[in-house]
This record gives sequence, structure tokens and C-alpha cells, in this order.
Amino acid sequence: MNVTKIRKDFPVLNREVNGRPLVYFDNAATSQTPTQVINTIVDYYENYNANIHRGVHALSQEATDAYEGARQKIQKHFNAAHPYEVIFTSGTTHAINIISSGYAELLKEGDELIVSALEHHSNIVPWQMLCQKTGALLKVIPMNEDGVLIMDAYDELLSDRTKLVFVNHVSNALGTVNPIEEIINKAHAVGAEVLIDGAQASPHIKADVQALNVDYYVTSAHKICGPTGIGVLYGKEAALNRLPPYQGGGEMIAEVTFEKTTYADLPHKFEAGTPNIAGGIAFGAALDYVNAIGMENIAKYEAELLTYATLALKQIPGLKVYGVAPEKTAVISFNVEGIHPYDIGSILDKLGIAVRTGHHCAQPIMDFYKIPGTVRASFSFYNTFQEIDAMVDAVKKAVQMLQ
Ligand code: 7TS
Repeated sequence: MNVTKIRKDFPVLNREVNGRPLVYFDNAATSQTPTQVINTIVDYYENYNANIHRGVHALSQEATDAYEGARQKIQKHFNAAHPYEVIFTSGTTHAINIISSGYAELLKEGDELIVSALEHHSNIVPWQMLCQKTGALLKVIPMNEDGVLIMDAYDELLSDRTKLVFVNHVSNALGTVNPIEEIINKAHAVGAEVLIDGAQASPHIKADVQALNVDYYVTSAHKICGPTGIGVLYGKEAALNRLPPYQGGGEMIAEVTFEKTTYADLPHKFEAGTPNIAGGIAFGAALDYVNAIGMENIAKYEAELLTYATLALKQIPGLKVYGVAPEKTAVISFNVEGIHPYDIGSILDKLGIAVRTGHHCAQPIMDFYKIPGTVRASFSFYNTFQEIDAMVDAVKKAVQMLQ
């Protein structure tokens, strides 16, 4: 992988912050956008901005073709069986809410849902709202000190009362890669469906939804070099057909009278209103971009960055890394004894280094470790070993100033 060449595709990486070259280590929150993807958005608005599916005119047809072309790129990337199993959403959160709200019609009191201890709030809160509405019960697969799910406990939670299991593929706060194949197979053995939140996995791992035999897989484009405000809900055809629409409106109908409305087929049933057309097209371009580099090459290089950074940070006295699962993506969550994570983050920012501090929308994980939050450095394929050196030096400086 030619990282020097790749970095030229990301204009933002040239800028300075507080008089220093930007070191962007907040990739788990959102990734940066390459020129190739930015140009796709500009091209759409400059040359063929039109609403899709609606016009006989040329611009509308071009926009429709580009948008549907992007759907096919997403289908191919995740190996979905059909393009209509790919539903465009505004992101992971929206995708999860489509399923959680639809499930209200499928559940009865006493049914059980299983979540994991390692989730982002967007894979917790919608389900709690669903439980309040239906009387279903939410059970939690616990984690251990390493940030790994305790699978024996999962076995015990599963029963014929279990209707749906929802777990992230990769934890945003710790980087743990969860054993989703085992989770899916065991859930299916008791007749439950499975939703996998792939928001943190997608930048590093190409999921094959048919090989996984997963019922729903969701992610956001902005984690994979795409724009914000666009994401995807993959669902098996039969699973999606079982669910009611999420929103009513234009584009999602077959026929409307004041007496009765019938709904459109997949994917339109779940795509009411004018979508984020430019965003969808750019999502396709982002997948083209990462696939041209190669997801395996990306994963291999990021693993090297992770090992290098972990070893260097651990030399700092009093520094503790949270989440030491044997299989991890390039995320390091850490604290230094006696120092609040926000203070380290602020000093790093003064030195041009962007990390996230806080609970990372995963408060139950912070509660487990009895900490207010962590400093989280998350790496991408356009980061370098020199940038890691700069961060390690900056953390040392921060510790000197704060201790
Ligand atoms: N699920 C996981 C595992 C996530 O990491 C995130 C966002 C979401 C869901 C929500 O995605 P959205 O695109 O709908 O907002 N995670 C983070 C993060 O770690 N820092 O900022 C956002």
C-alpha cells in the first residue's frame, strides 16, 4: 500500500490545526473523504441534479441510474442476493430504528430480545423503546475485563422466547471484533433473527451477508470514506417483507386512495420521500475507492498501526488500555492514572491531534470499567507511523503537564 500516494487523495490531511499538521485519529467517529468521492457529489449537483424515479426527462433518468447503480455496488460489496434487499437509510441509527419500530408488530409481552454489553447507544435505546411499547424483555450478553463477550452466558440467555438478537460486529469504544458467526448460528438454532450493527466493522472488514446468513446488517457510509447522512439497511427479502413500512409518504406506495393504500415492493417500501441522492451515489463511489485499495490490504496495514501504537503507548507509566481482545480493529481506548481523559484530549488538540474523549456513546462499557470515559485514538489506512509517534510524544507531554 502506497500511503504517501493515498494521502494525496484526502485534501483535509494537508491542513494545520493550531499551527501544527493535522493528525486525524478520530476515524471511528467519522472517516475523511477522498477527492474521488467529493467529486462525485460535485458532479451530481453540477450536471444532473434531479429527483429520481419521477421524471421522464433526461436528468431524472441519469440521477435514477446513478442512484440505482450505487445500490448495486453496495449489493455487490456486501454480497447481498438482490439489489432490492439493500435499503438506503440516513445511517446506522435510522436503519436500526426501521427494524425496531417494525418489530413492534411482531412481538408480544414476554418475548425476549438479546443485546450485548458492548453496544453503541444507537443499538440499545431503540430496543428499550420497543420493549416499553410491547412488554418484551431485553437481556444482555455480558463482557469480561478484556472487553470480550462471555459466550457461555449467551448460550444461557437463548431460548424459544428469544425473537431477535442485535450485536455490533465491532465495538466502537474498544475495537473488539465479536464472534458474529457463532452469535448468528446460535440465534437461528432457537428460531430468532439477528441484526448486526456493522458501523465500525465496515471500514476494516468486508462482511458477506449471505455467507454470514445474517438477517439484517446495517452501516453508515461516513465510516467508510463516504458522506454523512447516508447508510444502508441490508435485510433478507423474507425478513424485510415481514415488516411494516417505517414512514408513510411518496415513493413507498403502490396505490393510494382515501379508503386504502397499498405499499410498494422492496426496496421502495422503506424509502419514503426524496432520499439523499448525491449521498447514495457518493456511497457507491466510496466503496469503489476502498475496494480499489483492497479491504485486505487496508486491514493488514491498520493492524500494523494498531500493534505499533499499542506497544508505544504502553511504555507510558500509568497508562491503561481498555479492550485487549485477541481480535481487534485499529482502535485504542486508554486512560492515564489520575488524569481525566478530556484533559489529555484537549492538550492533544492544541498539538493538532484529533482524538475522541468521553463515553463514546457506550456508557454501559464505561460503567463496567467504573470510569467516566476514555481517550480513543482510532486509525485509518491513510494514517502513518510518524503520526503515531507524534501522538505518543503528545500524550507524554500531556502527562508531564497534568500530573
Ligand atoms: N453503531 C456503532 C457501532 C457506531 O460506532 C456508531 C457511531 C453508530 C452505531 C451510529 O452511527 P450513525 O452513523 O447512525 O451515527 N459511532 C460513533 C463513534 O464511535 N463516535 O462517533 C460516532
